[in-house]
Amino acid sequence: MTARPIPEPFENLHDRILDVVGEEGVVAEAGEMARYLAEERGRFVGKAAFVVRPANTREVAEVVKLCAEAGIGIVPQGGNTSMVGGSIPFEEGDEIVLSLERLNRIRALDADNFTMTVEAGVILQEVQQAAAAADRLFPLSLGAEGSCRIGGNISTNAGGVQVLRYGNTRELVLGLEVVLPDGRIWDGLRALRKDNTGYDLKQLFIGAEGSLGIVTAAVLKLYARPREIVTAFVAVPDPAAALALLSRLRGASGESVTSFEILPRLGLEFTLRHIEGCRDPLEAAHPWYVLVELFGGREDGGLRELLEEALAEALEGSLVLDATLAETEAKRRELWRLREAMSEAQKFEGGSIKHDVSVPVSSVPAFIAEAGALVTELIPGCRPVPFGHLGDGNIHFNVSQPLPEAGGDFAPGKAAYLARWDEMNRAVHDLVVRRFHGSISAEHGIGRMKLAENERFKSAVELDLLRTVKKALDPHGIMNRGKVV
Ligand code: FAD
Ligand code: 2HG
Ligand code: ZN
Repeated sequence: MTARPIPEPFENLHDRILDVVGEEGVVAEAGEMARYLAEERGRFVGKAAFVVRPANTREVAEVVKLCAEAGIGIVPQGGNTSMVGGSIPFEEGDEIVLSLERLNRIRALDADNFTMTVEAGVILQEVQQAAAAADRLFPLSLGAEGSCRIGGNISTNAGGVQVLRYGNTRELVLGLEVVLPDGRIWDGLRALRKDNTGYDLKQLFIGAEGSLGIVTAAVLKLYARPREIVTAFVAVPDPAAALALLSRLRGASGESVTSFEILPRLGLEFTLRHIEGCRDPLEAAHPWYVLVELFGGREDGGLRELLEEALAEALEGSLVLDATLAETEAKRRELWRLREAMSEAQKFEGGSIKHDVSVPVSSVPAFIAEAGALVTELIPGCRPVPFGHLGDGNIHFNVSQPLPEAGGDFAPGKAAYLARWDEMNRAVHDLVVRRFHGSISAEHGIGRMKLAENERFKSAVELDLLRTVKKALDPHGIMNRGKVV
């Protein structure tokens, strides 16, 4: 039932869509729509004429065709965990949200081909579990894996904590099924490792953030399940020591390092202070930490000894200050919780201005030092919390607001601090691009949040190419308007 009156210009479209998807496929009541219209941090809250939840590819195609005929904008949505407002409609209310949550079937798993064919709405964790049940690994892994959906991961080319070993989502996709902006279906669901029959069209849609079409299904690449997993939480004096340790371990282990994540003491303190059940795994406090994990192909294949030896040697050379290895799966989870809670914990410390940036891996220590000095000069007392995927050169250079003068209430200063978001972003991005030749969006995408910043740095030639592609595929501009390009 639709309790709220549908805005007049959309009435006809609403009724025609209802004929395609049925009652279960349309949400138009304000209360029920709310979860599709706001992102987790509440930074972006939008409006939509209504939300459509098709149940299969044919329904998606028919809905898109109707929207194309009516010239109505579509915002595709997966798990709505985007960090750049990509899945949220604008405030005008003249778009519809198209949620993929009901396209949630695993269509096939071919263990000998090491592939799985899934629909866009399958939750990432369910993809991982299905692979594990067949004694395979789907290596994409990120903090939001319990709620993000594979179509969203593909559309953002998500990174996460195992990119160092297995690559970004782009490297994990063999084929795609896409509904184009005019409602046609492109069946590119090939399960091939080799296919040089022209442009690799699927790559256009991977990382397109819903601006070129709607991903409805994908063939994913699987890997052998690791038989040996070794995890350590390591204290280091500074990011330069972390980097040196990474190089040593990669060399010594034959590229078995799967994750190499850096955390500053302040970030760990936030987690210990605010996230239930977390405790410091080391006795003393140290300035920096890395969470390192190695995957091996054989049980007791010697990776544990290798890591222990490497850490002992590094301890002697003062590259490492202390370390603990996970003895059990429960301990391993505890250590990962400290890393995964990093994003959540910052919410309790007032405003946090985010930068998801990448620089060459070897430049990370210099970047952290220079960016820290830059933001402190801009807003004295602000608290940088640079953390994340050191192994990929991808640092989440988040900056928490200064401590309040008295008491623990951040509210009064929060709005004033966040009002300086764009100014701080511009300063940090200038440093990233002009000095370190890095990227202003390493893994979260452009969405609506980074549109202006992206245009500031892309060359006229590159912008022209991007717009040419957008126009060719979506000439009437109905797919995720005002995002990406
Ligand atoms: P949504 O947020 O719903 O959508 C993201 C974008 O894709 C939007 O532009 C949307 O329009 C589009 N889209 C969604 N589905 C489709 C589709 N089927 N077809 C076409 N377009 C579509 N990201 C990382 O890369 N690495 C991390 O380590 C990481 N950690 C995170 C940790 C936390 C706690 C949180 C909250 C987020 C994190 N993210 C991370 C960001 C986010 O989880 C990823 O971007 C994720 O891939 C988004 O998936 P989703 O299903 O939630 O997509
Ligand atoms: C992570 O790596 C995510 O934890 C979130 O990409 C980063 O909170 C952030 O800025
Ligand atoms: Zn990340």
